[in-house]
Amino acid sequence: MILKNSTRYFFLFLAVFIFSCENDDVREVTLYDKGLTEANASSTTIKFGETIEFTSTSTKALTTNWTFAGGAPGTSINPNVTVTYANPGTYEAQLVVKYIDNTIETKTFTIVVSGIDPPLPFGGVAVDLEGTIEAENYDLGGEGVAYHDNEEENIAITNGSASYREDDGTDVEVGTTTTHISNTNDGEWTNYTVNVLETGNYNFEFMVASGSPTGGKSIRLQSVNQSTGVTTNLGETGNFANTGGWTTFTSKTISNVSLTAGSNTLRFHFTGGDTNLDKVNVIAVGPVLPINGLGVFTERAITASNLGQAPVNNGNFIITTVNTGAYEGTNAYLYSFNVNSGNNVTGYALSVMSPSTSPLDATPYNYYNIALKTTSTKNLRVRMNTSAGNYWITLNSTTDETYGMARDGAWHALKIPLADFKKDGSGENILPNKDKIVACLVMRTDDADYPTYSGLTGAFDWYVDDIFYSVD
Ligand SMILES: [Ca+2]
Ligand SMILES: [Ca+2]
Ligand SMILES: [Ca+2]
Ligand SMILES: [Ca+2]
Repeated sequence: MILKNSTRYFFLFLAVFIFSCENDDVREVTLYDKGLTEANASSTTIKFGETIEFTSTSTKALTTNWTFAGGAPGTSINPNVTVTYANPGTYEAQLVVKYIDNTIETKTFTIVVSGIDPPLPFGGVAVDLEGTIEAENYDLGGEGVAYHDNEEENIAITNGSASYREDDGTDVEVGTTTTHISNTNDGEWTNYTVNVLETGNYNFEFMVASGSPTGGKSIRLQSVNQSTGVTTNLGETGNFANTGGWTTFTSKTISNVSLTAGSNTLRFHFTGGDTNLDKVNVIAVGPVLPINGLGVFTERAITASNLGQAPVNNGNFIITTVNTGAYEGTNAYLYSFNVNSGNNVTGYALSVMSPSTSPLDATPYNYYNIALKTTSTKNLRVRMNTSAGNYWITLNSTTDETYGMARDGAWHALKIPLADFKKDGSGENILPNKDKIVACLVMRTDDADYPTYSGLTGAFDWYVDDIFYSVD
């Protein structure tokens, strides 16, 4: 019985030994047996904005390399990848598997990305503001929806540029350091659907370049009603001088653009040629600080005030209150030259704003502050009337940079020493009569050039805001 049991154990041992040997044999053979190249995609037909999960289930692979044309990421070595597509279209996704014996197998998918519901931001994700809008990343949706361009082809590519959105008409040029819109024409535009994070005022810093001897043309910033498509003007950069080259970019700022939180569609509307646009930096304007001074026409918190009464047209100005694009707060005045203003005089245009308590006493103050915006190249007198006479400074388009003014369609806050206001423009200064001010702002054309634009409606348009006297 014992012997019998020993014999049984011997055979059992032998069986285990043989089974183990068989196992070793199988393992050696598989070293030379190629694995399987297998992969799947969660879908090959998606709507724009959706993602695809690619999974490699290949066995015994030494390396796996994915390539996703038109997708992000463009490549991956991971077996499992989630891919997004920046544009609708048909793309190839390819898996390349390398085995230990150096053989290579591939598996290819054809991906169709479809279904645009314009307006759609480029890449499917709206840029957050504050932030940077790249000019070349205008919305999807094509001609008449996302952009308007005069010629169907991308002229930049025709002229030798690398391609970027080559099926579109907008003339995007790929430079060595920037990708930008080029070959602009009057009336061309591009839309940008953006996400405004906070309601408030923003400065739009347009990065523009022009190599033309006559410089570049103004770019208009507009908002587009997403339901009706109706546009509203938010400001203009103004024309600009040659920047030193077609890819030498400099900033032109439209200040204090009021935006409401949420999805907004903005438009850059070109008004002429010779204007390259790289990008627009959109910067939130910080809270406006209170002023230590005497406020005349300002919405800021201020120590004292003697409000200017609504300006009265005394000849050839139409004066309106504007509620968009103010320098500060929500209101500004527009003084618009018009020979049909109903109060015609010969030789000049003039409008008077009187203080609510007259005379205004500016004795404690040293500076007259006023924000102005214009593209007019004509001279302007900024004048105060006192019971002892009229005192003014002249803003001359070739010299008024003295006060920080520029005729570029952007707001400029001027701090003018009260001592610069001379009687009749060149006599004694206002100092002894600072307590006798009966008109706190007289806007008046300069005799020198008024006759040369008589009859040209709009040739003398000035925006005015934020008037106050300050100590320093
Ligand atoms: Ca074109
Ligand atoms: Ca064009
Ligand atoms: Ca750019
Ligand atoms: Ca204001």
